[in-house]
Amino acid sequence: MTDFSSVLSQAVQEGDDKKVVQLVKEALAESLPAIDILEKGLVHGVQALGQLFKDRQVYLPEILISTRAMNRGLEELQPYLAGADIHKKGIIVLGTVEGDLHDIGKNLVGMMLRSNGFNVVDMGVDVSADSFASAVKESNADIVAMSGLLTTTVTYFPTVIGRLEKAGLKNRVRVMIGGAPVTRGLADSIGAEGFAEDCASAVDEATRLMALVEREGLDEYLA
Ligand code: B1M
Repeated sequence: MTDFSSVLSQAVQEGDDKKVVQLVKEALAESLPAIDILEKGLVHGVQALGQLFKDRQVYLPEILISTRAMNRGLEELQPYLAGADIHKKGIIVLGTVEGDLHDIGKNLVGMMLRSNGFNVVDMGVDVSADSFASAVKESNADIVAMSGLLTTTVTYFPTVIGRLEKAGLKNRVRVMIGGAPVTRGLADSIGAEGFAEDCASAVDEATRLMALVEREGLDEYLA
């Protein structure tokens, strides 16, 4: 990594949005490729922070502040990325399930996924099974990611999975769930392939699920 990239990555990790914007502007003025500024600076910073979060060296407020700083940098960079070959890791339909209005955790998960190269279709809160299914169809999603914070609403996860099955979409997507009362055991018991405890591990889990999607696509192709 160049000095410049590491300074930018560090500024993201420190959540210093003014410095991030200034560094992105300087890099653009020096004609550094926008894609390098994105991947080696901004994305590197947020990924490093994700690791620190997993190691319990930083906490949610830092993640929030850093993703905001990264997004400010991204705003500066966006016009220069238009023609660039950004490797999108996969399309994820994300939402908090019907009956549930909690969105702070879901938004953090969305930010981390976006910052790490996923294309996220955020459906908001109180999302019905029909809306999830329509969004999957329209966006040609790879993953459906559902958040639930109430013990009374996590019971809606299987309803969504059932709706995807009924619409013939379940074999095309992988389902991932999360939220304070959610466990891997719940995921296993309802046929959701993915579970993540927090926004940093959500990135790892989505990456793992994408490998499954790609592997199965390959298997189908070879069959
Ligand atoms: Co509510 N609420 N709330 N609430 N609320 C809880 C969840 C509760 C535990 C509080 C309590 O009683 N101690 C309790 C649930 C009890 C239960 O079901 N067992 C509760 C209740 C009862 C309610 C109401 C019913 C209260 C009432 O009206 N009587 C009501 C329900 C409204 C509704 O949804 N229909 C209600 C309302 C609200 C507010 C609107 C006031 C507000 C939400 C504001 C908002 O989100 N915009 C609110 C809040 C803020 C909370 C607490 C205090 C904080 C939740 C939060 O944002 N945490 C919460 C108590 C608590 O957790 N201490 C509580 C921070 C956030 C970053 O964490 O969302 O867990 P979290 O997300 C984490 C992980 O879970 C994970 O990653 C995130 C970041 O690392 N994760 C995923 C989340 N989604 C994921 C998806 C993934 C992967 C990981 O993949 C798809």
